[in-house]
Amino acid sequence: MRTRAYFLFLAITSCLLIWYYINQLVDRSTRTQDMSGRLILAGGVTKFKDNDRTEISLVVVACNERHNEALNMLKSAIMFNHNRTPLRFVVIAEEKLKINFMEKLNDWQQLTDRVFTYEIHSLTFPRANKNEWRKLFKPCAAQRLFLPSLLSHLDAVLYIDSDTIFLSSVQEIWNLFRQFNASQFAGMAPEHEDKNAGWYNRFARHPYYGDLGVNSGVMLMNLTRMRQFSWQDHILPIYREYRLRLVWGDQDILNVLFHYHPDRLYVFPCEWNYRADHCMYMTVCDAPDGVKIIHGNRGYFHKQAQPIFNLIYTTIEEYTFGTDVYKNVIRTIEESLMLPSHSNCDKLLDKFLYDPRKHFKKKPIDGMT
Ligand SMILES: *[C@@H]1O[C@H](CO)[C@@H](O)[C@H](O)[C@H]1NC(C)=O
Ligand SMILES: *[C@@H]1O[C@H](CO)[C@@H](O)[C@H](O)[C@H]1NC(C)=O
Ligand SMILES: [Mn+2]
Repeated sequence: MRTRAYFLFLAITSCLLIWYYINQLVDRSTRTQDMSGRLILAGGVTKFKDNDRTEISLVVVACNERHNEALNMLKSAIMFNHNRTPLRFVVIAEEKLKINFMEKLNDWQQLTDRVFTYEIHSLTFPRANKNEWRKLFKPCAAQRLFLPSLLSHLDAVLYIDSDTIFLSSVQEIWNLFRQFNASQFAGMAPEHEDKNAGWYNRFARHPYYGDLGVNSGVMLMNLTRMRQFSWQDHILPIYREYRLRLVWGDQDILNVLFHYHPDRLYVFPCEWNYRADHCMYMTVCDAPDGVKIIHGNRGYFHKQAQPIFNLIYTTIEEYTFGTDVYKNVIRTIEESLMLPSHSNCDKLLDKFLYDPRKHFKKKPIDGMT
């Protein structure tokens, strides 16, 4: 009788232990699964615990040959993060590109004393209406429309196109969230500054935001508020109604949405999304404190039409972490630009280097005081 009670006790404790252990495992794996149930790859543990240094999340979607651009953008975010704000990179990528991102980002974590963490997600559509979404959009183009549900663990993100480069600290644009009033949940820059050159006011066959529309390449998103607004429930009807008239894909959908909900959008000035359109004919973007984020849309980083776009891109690409930014970036750009140039954008060299020059100075030569 005694031994039977003893075995019963043993059996129950083992069961409890096993149950506890399994729970722990399940708990841990659900935390690293994305919406589609596939495992996401997460790297690094953030080193920063003090509360005044909130982590900043940067989201980029990368398909096809876009992954080099995306990596270069993330590299610039690290380089100009002069106050070492903790960063979280959220990369949403095709399966075949994931390993490239992982290798590069792991490397950079070592070289930058883990100033950033990262997570890599699969391209994912929401469970509800999954098949309908899949049929309606090319996978990469519309991914950002689903960020509020895909990134349910995040309060807010900066969504940024892969064809962009930071020339200022991410903290600076993130601070614009503080300017949002109670109803605003997104921030974007105007598509154009000038009615004569505007695309939406001349060609669009659907409603758009304001006088000239907005450009979606750089977008602050308060995901919490977007979820409260039931964001996705607004997207599908817009798509159904306007899909045959959309030219610029998800950017047009955003323009339609904010046409009907202008109180939800905070419009920030053009220096946060600076494109060749702003300088190629004449300067239409003041950028009084310099260009903060440069957007090489329509391939300007990869052609010589406005050489400074390509020069900035390749100089960042060739930079090695840990080396002198003043010498290897600022001086290199100054010395490589052939002036006088026939390109109007090249003439604005001082606008492009305004912020980097402020934070990275020439190092005093040894032996001199
Ligand atoms: C986003 O909105 C929520 C709800 O209003 C707010 O608590 C949160 O601080 C906002 N996030 C940012 C980064 O502004
Ligand atoms: C926030 O600002 C927008 C644009 O100025 C405005 O339309 C909206 O009414 C404001 N919302 C609140 C709650 O003040
Ligand atoms: Mn772009």
